[in-house]
Amino acid sequence: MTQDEMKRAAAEAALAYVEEKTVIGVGTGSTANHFIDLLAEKRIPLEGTVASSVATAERLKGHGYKILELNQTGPLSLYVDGADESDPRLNLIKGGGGALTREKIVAAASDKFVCIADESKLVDVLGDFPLPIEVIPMAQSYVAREMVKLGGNPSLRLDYITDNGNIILDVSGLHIVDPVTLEREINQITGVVTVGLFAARPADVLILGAPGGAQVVT
Ligand code: ABF
Repeated sequence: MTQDEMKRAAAEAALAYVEEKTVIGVGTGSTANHFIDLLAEKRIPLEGTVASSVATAERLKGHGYKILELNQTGPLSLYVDGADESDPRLNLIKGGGGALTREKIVAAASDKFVCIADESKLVDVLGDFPLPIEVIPMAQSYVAREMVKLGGNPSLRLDYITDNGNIILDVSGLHIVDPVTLEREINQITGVVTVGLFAARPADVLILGAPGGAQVVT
């Protein structure tokens, strides 16, 4: 089974959490794309969707799904999205695709967050994947210096501007044994819009695509 087939297996297993004719949140990335395509292939009727990125909105629209603004919908019952890393407690690193701020907003507004990934994303301790941080452009150097103080090695994501008009620092060298505390500390740095650490609001369910099929971790 290829990595892409494992992603698709995880995405397919997430369909079991979708209730027809509801509004759901939909994330970004190649695994989320499988989920979107499978919703359409299985002809699952939805009242609407809230997209975590422009790219996801375009893909959903291409399949005929209605895009709603989160401000119109109220709380969502379900959000399905991928991740770059998960630890066994379902704390996540997200934002490799750059959509972390909207992803975090949709996750916060959702009752259930189902994370879908191939098995390579499960790690003992977060941090091998560089931690993305969305930053107001004028705060780039300041935030970078603060991240060095926290033990990280920040680098500017080149030729990239987020959907919100900001830059991203990718911070390597972190060994994140206490993700809740680190998320709080980074959130307090002036100029940080969002850190791609999802620990205060982790996933509720992790579905890992593996050669033997999809495995559910709760
Ligand atoms: C989004 O897409 C992210 O938060 C994460 O960065 C990425 C995962 O990508 P993929 O599903 O392509 O591995 O969910």
